[in-house]
Amino acid sequence: MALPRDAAIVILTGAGISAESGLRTFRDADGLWENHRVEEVATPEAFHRDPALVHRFYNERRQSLATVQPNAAHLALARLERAWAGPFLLVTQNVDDLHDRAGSRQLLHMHGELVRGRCLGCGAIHPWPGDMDQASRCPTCQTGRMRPHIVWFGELPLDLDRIYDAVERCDLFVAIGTSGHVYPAAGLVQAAAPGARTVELNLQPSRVASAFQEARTGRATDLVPAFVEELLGG
Ligand code: BV8
Repeated sequence: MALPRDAAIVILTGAGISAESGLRTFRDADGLWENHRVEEVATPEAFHRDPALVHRFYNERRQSLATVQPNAAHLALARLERAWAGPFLLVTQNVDDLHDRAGSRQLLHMHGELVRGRCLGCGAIHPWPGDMDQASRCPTCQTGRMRPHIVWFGELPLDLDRIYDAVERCDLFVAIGTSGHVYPAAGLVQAAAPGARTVELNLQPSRVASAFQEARTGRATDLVPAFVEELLGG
């Protein structure tokens, strides 16, 4: 059934949409980095205990951004946003900048962004394309130490009010390349209105696949462009 062109669309993406660009997912190598569990490094406690280790974790991932490009799935979502007449919101759990570089604009990074830093003193948020360490200082207040502008485990995701408002109103909710492990992101599909169409696009069924009306299995660079073509009546 074709979606009316003024329908409201919300898309949620996870690490799987960036996998074919060459960025590792969290569940690759069962979520380990330098033999640390990611859930143990991506926490305020880890940053307090060993800031150098956590800075190294994010510096490595920030550096890898220079080596990868948006893929056909990222580009298809940017095309859909430009062509769609109705309300459109892309919510990503990814902290990479591939959706931004693909041209997505109605975009919320609910778990923060690798390419931004936040001052522990004044809270200012700044673009931070390069390495960060304990000597890094806030460009605004000049004295505050910096932390990655990343939502760690145990911290409140960003823009949740705006996200829930859009999900509750949407006519189509699509989750792409997310395993459904992490909440509240994995629970967003439950907030969709009863009449909304819900679709999961994934290499394999997620933990919350049963919450979706429809599931398509395959690689994002195959599934997403085809899905966008369908929506645009191509
Ligand atoms: C919160 C930034 C409460 C970091 C991330 C104990 C203490 C505190 C909290 C909790 C706790 N126990 C549970 C919780 C809740 C916790 C949680 O859910 N934990 C899990 C592990 C059980 N959640 C939180 O802590 C959240 N905050 O609850 O706050 C609160 C309330 C009030 C006030 C204050 C606080 C915050 C969670 C955010 C954590 N930060 N990211 C960083 O990046 O370093 S989460 C991080 O992991 C990602 O952002 C993402 O969300 C998640 C990884 O999931 P995916 O993106 O899905 O990736 P994954 O590898 O898992 O899966 C890849 C998928 O892609 C697979 O399905 C695969 O099939 C598919 N795929 C692979 N290749 C392809 C593909 N698909 C298509 N094509 C392909 N080619």
